[in-house]
Amino acid sequence: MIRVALIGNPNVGKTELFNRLTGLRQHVGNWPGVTVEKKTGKCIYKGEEMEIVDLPGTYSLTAHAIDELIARDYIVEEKPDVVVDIVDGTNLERNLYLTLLLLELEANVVVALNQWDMVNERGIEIDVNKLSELLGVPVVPTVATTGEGVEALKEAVLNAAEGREKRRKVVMGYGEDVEALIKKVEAVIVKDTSLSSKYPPRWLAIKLLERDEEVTKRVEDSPFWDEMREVLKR
Ligand SMILES: Nc1nc2c(ncn2[C@@H]2O[C@H](COP(=O)(O)OP(=O)(O)OP(=O)(O)O)[C@@H](O)[C@H]2O)c(=O)[nH]1
Ligand SMILES: [Mg+2]
Repeated sequence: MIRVALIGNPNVGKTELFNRLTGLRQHVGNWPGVTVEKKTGKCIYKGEEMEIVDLPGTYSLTAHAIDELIARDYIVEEKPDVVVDIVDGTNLERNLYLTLLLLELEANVVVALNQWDMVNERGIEIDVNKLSELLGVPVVPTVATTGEGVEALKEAVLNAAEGREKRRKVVMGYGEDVEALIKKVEAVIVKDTSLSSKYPPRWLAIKLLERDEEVTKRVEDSPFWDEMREVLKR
């Protein structure tokens, strides 16, 4: 079974797309310990069963908001095979911030460029191939309300799950000084193989430098924590 997570900013068309993908095969519950709704569903494509989880709508992936934390934890801990990032094509710039954060998390991202009808209606020009090239991930235009592009999206998800398409690793840079610090922290993190096999080292280094409490809690037991702290102090 292929495990797929849907993520995106609020109001981009996640629910519409989730319904398109899953039809009536849906289950609604709560995320453990909180009253945030968790929707899961199934989709069968080319004989492959996909389990689809609808993550809470979010602009970012910090530890400050419960919705963001749920989304982030799910991706980090459950490691879905594919993360479908639903982007509002009429609001590309704002939406791509989350996309970059997902790439930083080294998620297996497929972008659904939704509201494609509105993009065309408003005469907004988006070079889909160029966007895909810049992000290093597949980009599929969709209209969740009519179902246009949804089959192509399923195909892209299946390909991504099977690791069939080539991916270019795109890294969001933070400037020379911060990059030097990231490298130093990362160098300590990779010494702890149990940690670095669980979390992307670069992402972990960035979160530690951001003083992310949730992430810090998870590395405090590392035999290399003192060494990390020394580097983080500077
Ligand atoms: N024109 C157009 N409208 C769309 C498209 N996708 C979704 N919508 C509309 O956009 C609005 C928001 O869609 P939802 O599916 O509820 O969005 P959401 O991301 O689940 O929103 P939240 O759960 O509130 O974050 C609804 O009115 C949809 O009918 C699309 O591709 N084209
Ligand atoms: Mg919704």
